[in-house]
Amino acid sequence: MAVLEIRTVPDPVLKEVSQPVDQVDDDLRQLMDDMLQTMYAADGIGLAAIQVGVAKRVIVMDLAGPDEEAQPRYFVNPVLSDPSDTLKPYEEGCLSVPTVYDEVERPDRIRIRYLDYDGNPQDEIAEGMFAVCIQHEMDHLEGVLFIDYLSRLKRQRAVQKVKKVEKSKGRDAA
Ligand code: K1U
Ligand code: ZN
Repeated sequence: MAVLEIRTVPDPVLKEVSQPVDQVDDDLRQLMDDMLQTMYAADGIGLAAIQVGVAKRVIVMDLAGPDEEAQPRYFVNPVLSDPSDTLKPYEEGCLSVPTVYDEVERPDRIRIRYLDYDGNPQDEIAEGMFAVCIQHEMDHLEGVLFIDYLSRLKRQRAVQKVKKVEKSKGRDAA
């Protein structure tokens, strides 16, 4: 398994629309394993393939708490439907926009259909943190970031902040 590089704003790859997966095979499972390792290494709770530069409709997630056993989850070709009318605000973060957090309102309940790690179809209702995270990750598959819901000023400030953080990381590594 490998820890991959997470792309950060303003990397144009993050604006790409991801393409459906034809087949859940060993190569795809290798990608999902690597994505999960990458997500754990970055202390994230979700990751879309485009964040590691792969434009496939694949998401990994683990919503287990720090004292709980790992609960890795894999979503291939996910489709969301039947959003609740009730919206709920949540202060979101993103591994592609490190150090920036802001409130986004999303439906608090949504249906998700997808293929799992073995390629079996699944159909679930997502609520709470699962609903927040799956909608955030689905946006990545469409080239949308949570900062796209903020004002232009906030978005520009966020990108500048990330550029500064990434530049200082580069200096530290030198
Ligand atoms: O898509 C990503 O970059 C992953 C993102 C998922 C997410 C977090 C919070 C709200 C919506 C979506 C992250 O994991 S960012 C890291 C983070 O904010 C976090 C980490 C551990 C627990 C809670 C939040
Ligand atoms: Zn994100």
